[in-house]
Amino acid sequence: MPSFSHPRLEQIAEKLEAGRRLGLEDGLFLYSPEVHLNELGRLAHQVRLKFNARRTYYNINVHLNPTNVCVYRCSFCAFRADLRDPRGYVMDDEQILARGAEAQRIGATEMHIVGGLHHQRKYDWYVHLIRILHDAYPQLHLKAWTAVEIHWFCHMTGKTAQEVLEDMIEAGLGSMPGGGAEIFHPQVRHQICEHKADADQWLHIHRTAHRLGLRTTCTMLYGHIEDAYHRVDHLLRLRALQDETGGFLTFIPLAFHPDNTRLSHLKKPSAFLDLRTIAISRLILDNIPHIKAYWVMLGVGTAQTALSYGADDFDGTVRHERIYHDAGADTPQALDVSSICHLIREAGFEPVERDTLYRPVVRNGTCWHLAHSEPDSARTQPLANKLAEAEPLTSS
Ligand code: V47
Repeated sequence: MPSFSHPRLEQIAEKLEAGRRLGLEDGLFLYSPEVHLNELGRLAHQVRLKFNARRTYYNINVHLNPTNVCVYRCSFCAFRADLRDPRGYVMDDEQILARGAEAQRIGATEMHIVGGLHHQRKYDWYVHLIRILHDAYPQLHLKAWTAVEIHWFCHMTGKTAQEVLEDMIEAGLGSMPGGGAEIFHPQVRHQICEHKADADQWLHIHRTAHRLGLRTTCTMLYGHIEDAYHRVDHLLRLRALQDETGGFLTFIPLAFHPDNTRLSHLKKPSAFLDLRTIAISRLILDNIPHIKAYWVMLGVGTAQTALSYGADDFDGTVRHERIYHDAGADTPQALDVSSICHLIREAGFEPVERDTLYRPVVRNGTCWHLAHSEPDSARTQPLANKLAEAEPLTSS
């Protein structure tokens, strides 16, 4: 007896069972209303169990957005400010180091740093702030600068992506976040963020980062003017780069929040589209180990449900997040560890605290260490060596 109500879904299930990859047409079909969400979720859940069993990862992290002043005017962004806008701010060294001190006080393992591309701030300022944080708080992993920021630094200095990334690594950069990917397809990208790094430039910078031994994450901003074709095309481009480098740790689908943006006439995506996108990502991205249900933008209820639709990562405690809260996210400013663990257990999964590179963390209050210690040199080891040590893509 077939396990799925639609013969085409049955074929896709057989394809996955046989270890064959899904293509554009499969992805488009999975986005069609013909496919029942729960059946799609069931398929994605099987893949999730193969990759990560019932483990659901979280970390203790803080955010730092050193400035919101930005030369770009992406139509989906509520965070940015013009140079002379009264909302605009730039943090000084004291404020930046205070955030580091707070991170240390609460026992955070990671600081996620992204911000605007300030018209007047020089490249040295961006390198300097990584350096002062790393020098003062060497245990704190600095996950910083999207590919769009790295591209801007190249533009400012005339340096190559490799040279910029080498400067940042020398200053203390630990990894790169996946923001700025938005939707790669030029039909959409030209309308929502026409001037910033394009798809090839974004992918080139991640490729370069991976070659230098940095692990990165990747994202997709959905639920605005794009359609299913653009989303599946985006996923396939990420999968192709991952085939080349193996450097992406996690994919994070980012649900668009319209408030206070130039796209405020749009509705925010439904939980239905959120779960469908999580599930399809899990099925298409067969080479990326983790899919994140970012509770800040999904809301805790949908994020919890997403754990049964392919997601295995809940993000973290997230203090000082501004990008989504400026765009109307009504989720809390932060969640404490016991709430995160409760939400994960309530959904039927096992919470695992991880560091940025998905190594299990052993914690006693705010003091922590890695379950399996790694030499300091690991941060900048070539990826090929590191990949051999990283957790396997599939787990029994
Ligand atoms: O690139 C901006 C998105 C991204 C809005 O790497 C918006 O682990 C929704 O990339 N509504 C930055 N989204 C944040 C980001 C991220 C977040 C969490 C974890 C990780 C990770 C990365 O936020 C931007 C853009 O795609 N964004 N404005 C908005 N109104």
